[in-house]
Amino acid sequence: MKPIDPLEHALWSRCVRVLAANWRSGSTVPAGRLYPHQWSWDSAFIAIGLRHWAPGRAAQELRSLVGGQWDDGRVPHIVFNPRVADDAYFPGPAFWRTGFRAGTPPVETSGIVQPPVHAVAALRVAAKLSGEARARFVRSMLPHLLAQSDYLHRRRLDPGTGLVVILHPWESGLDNSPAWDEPLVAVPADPALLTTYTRRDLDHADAADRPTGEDYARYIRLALAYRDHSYDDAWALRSAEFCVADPAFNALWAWSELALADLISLAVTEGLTNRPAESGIAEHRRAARQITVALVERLWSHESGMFHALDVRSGRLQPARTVGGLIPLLLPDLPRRIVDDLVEAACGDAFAVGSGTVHGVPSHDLTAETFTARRYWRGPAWVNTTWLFIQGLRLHGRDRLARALRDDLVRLTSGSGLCEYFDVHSGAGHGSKDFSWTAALMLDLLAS
Ligand code: 2M8
Repeated sequence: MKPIDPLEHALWSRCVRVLAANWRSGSTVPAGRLYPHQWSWDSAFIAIGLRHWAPGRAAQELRSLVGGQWDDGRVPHIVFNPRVADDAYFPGPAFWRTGFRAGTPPVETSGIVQPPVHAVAALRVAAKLSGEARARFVRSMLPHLLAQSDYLHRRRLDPGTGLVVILHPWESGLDNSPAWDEPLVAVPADPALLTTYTRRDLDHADAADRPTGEDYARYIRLALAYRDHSYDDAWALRSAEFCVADPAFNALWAWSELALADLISLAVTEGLTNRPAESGIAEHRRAARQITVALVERLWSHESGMFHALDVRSGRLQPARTVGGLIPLLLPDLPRRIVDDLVEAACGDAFAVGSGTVHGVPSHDLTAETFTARRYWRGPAWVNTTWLFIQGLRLHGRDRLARALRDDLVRLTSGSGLCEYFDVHSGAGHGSKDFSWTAALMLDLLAS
């Protein structure tokens, strides 16, 4: 599986070294100092890469994450490592206080979720395992993935749109994306909150790269409100100040529903489950189709030729063009004209993909006033979202562009290192240096 090309071979070894260094007996931290616990969607991406080098470890990664699943099926966005000091990361366990709530696991976790990429990861990891190891992995993961899907359907679905909502920008994984600017105006930013709590991210990263103090004041307020209502989703769907239907989250949910159908199918074929084959498989495929239809009906914009976030409180489709609006390219049931428009939007002035003038897929519209070259999810290219877009291009037969993006990422990370994110113009790396999902997804691209 290791590449023969010397540049790719060297990059492969570097990726393996980063993943080995970030492994903490049972799971991988996104970055040694900035993120010293286990993160939800990071672990899915990490497992997708790890399976090429250490499939047993990839299986352990996902099993460790679902060890933090709640009785209601939510997979929390952070599973805290008890051996790490509470104040090493903010907000830590003392902030979330999930241990005081019934139905939470013995490990400390956060109370919000992240995009559900886990069924996709599990399906790909299962394909790399064999014999008893594969049987054990599929048997152990399937109930957790079904419960996660059930949680999203039962507790997070907005009946008005047929889409799930996020209740906090952190749930999107694209934390300070301009797509949340308008909904966040309704959330008062109280600077006094930042005197009560201390941000730890600024000990390890440049303040110019990270979300602002005002962003954090809003993040804290939203998390406190959810926590103080015992993480009750019925309350949140009615009353949370931030309630948004995000195209990327929903697309990844639909993608996971398809993977879940395939995983059930695999389990049935190999005699690993007593679940009646047809019901589960058909149900999850149908769910994926329904989500795709809802995405097109509710979040598609003819003007921009891409998907946009919907502020459920105001009913307004958000004007910001962000990478999240390109991620639905992953879905196989998208109408052909939408696939064409999405690729055109990605290759146009706003994202300039394939033009040779930018690296990866910019996280935000290059022509917008709100574009910033360095600040987190407001411009720079990330390997995970670029990788997701590549998966969509491959699915829809746009192999030449997929290949060009892949080769660009190989050159970028070989030159700038396995950083958290990159300036799309200069290619300079920002954030953490040895970032796990960058390493893992580069392994996946090198293997393909
Ligand atoms: C970033 O988010 C965390 C909060 O969850 C943070 O800024 O402290 C995001 O990039 C998110 O997508 C990612 O999962 C997390 C860990 O890598 O860091």
